[in-house]
Amino acid sequence: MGRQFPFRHYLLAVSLLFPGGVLGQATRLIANTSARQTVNLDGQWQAIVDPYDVGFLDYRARPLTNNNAFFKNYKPQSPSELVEYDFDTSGHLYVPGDWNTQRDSLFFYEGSVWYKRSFDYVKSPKERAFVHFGAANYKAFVYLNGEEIGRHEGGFTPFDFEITNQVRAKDNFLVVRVDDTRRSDQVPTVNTDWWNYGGITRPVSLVILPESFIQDYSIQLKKGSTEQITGWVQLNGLPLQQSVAIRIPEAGIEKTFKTDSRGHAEFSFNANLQLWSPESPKLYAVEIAGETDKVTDRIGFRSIAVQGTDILLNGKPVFLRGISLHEEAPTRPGRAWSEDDARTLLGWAKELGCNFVRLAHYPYDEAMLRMADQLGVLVWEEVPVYWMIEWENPQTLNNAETQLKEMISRDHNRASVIIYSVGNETPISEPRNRFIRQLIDDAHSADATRLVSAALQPTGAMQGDRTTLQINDPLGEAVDILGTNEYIGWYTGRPEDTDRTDWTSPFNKPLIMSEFGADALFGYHGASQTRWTEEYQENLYEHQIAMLKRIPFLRGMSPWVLKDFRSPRRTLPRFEDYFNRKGLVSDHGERKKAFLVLQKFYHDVQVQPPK
Ligand code: GCB
Repeated sequence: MGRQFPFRHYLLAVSLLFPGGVLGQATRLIANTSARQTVNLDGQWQAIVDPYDVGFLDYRARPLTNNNAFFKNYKPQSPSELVEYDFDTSGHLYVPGDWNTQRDSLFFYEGSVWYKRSFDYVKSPKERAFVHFGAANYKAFVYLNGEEIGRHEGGFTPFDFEITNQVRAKDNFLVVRVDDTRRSDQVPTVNTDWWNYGGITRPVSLVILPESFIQDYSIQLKKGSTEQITGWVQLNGLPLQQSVAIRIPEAGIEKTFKTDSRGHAEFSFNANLQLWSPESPKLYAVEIAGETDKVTDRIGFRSIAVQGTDILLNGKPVFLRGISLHEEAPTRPGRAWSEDDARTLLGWAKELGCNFVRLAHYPYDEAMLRMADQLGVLVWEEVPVYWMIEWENPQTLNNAETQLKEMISRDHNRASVIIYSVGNETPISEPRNRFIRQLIDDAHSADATRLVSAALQPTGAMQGDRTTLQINDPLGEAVDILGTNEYIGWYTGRPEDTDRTDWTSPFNKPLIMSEFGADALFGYHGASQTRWTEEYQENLYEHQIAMLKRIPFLRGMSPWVLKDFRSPRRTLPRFEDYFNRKGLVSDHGERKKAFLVLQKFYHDVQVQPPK
């Protein structure tokens, strides 16, 4: 087992400030930072690649605190002094960005890289300053002017640290050690089917706020209602007791509430709103104004629920025409993060006829969720509880819970987000059931308005030449929507086997077929029985769709996957070359034949919903 990650300063601080128990009180992040006064810290950062962690530990593996620690950015004071590191001559990496695709020598690199950049900021006396990271994969150790200001674990969620008392007018130096070593006790664990892109993969900024500011808020339709808004506001900093107004000018709404001694207010009021939907993704400008701070968001209002085997969006049954994604850039190698990346990827999904995407297998950049809100695409979000997690390790559970709460904390006002997924293809056992049940409870209590799912696996039984696949995972009891992955015709049997496969479920719940698919190399053609051809993938989609149409409780699907993506597990030369080729679109953006099969099905489904 790897080194333990000792603590997370800011979580500790947050839990002291805000003892738990308040509805929606997940891990407290600063909400909606892009609508705040910020100083952008993106760009070229100096970088030292440190595979042996010599900037962090001495040769007896004790943490360094002297000038040998890279975060000191120490310079020799005389020609005779020995200093064995130098940010100024070690080269640069661009932030945001993974390191793997920026330097050939880092393509397969997993370990530590130290980042450094300088900045000036003249802070006025009544301001507070925070440094905010969209994400860094996997662990981040953050230092300002030679002192540690915080640590974060988890490669896909945001974090922020207050630097009000440390920041100076000139020559601040911010140093971040990012370590993406895979370890068995982490989330995800050592084994995945995606590239372990390391680095500061999302934007970094200074966020400038008043002494007492609006930290977070939830403004959503009440569960089960399309006319009543409920929510809460949380302030941070004195004075905590303030009058707070919620304004939605376009809907003629202005309501005022008082926060309590903990800076918290809960509210509920009626509203006559045009509802958000994929067909009409209406967003309202919503203003939250305290006495010392004001922030504006763009929020859509919609209801989501299940009723028997139906999924109801705004009270009406909906079929989720989806596709699974990985967060890889559409037109260049590496991690996606920008608004343009999001627009292109979701644009391809819409061209396919989708009203739904599964953002597998970890939380994506906030830009993706905001773009989904804008374009009208329903979203399944997921935490990287993938395959073989250490189910019996309480620290691993705590880590998974924190990542889940951070994701919910960031996205709980996004209309597009309808499903939180708490796991993918995890093998059934008592410890695993307990672990995931805990995550399901956490998701429900952090946000009662969304549905919770997980991508499970069916078990099969043969009778004559027919197979019956049953969804009998005990977690089926606990989730709101069943998700199931199956690879009939690729990992098991032939595509034609789907013609003789039936599905049953003991749960009176909707099913999303969260994965199926086949690899195909774009431009490689041949018989439909020949692996890696576009024709094989096309034929598999045709047979799969015919089978899916026969599942009476199917209410959505997200085949695997929109675009070819990098994976170290995929070593076969010519066909894989370290790519998983199950994309309907190649890594260069070319559409494969199966794209058209799914597009046609989604078109037909819109005309005549399956029943
Ligand atoms: C799965 C996993 C997904 C893989 C996919 C595959 O079941 O959920 O992460 O990439 O299969 O291609 O094997």
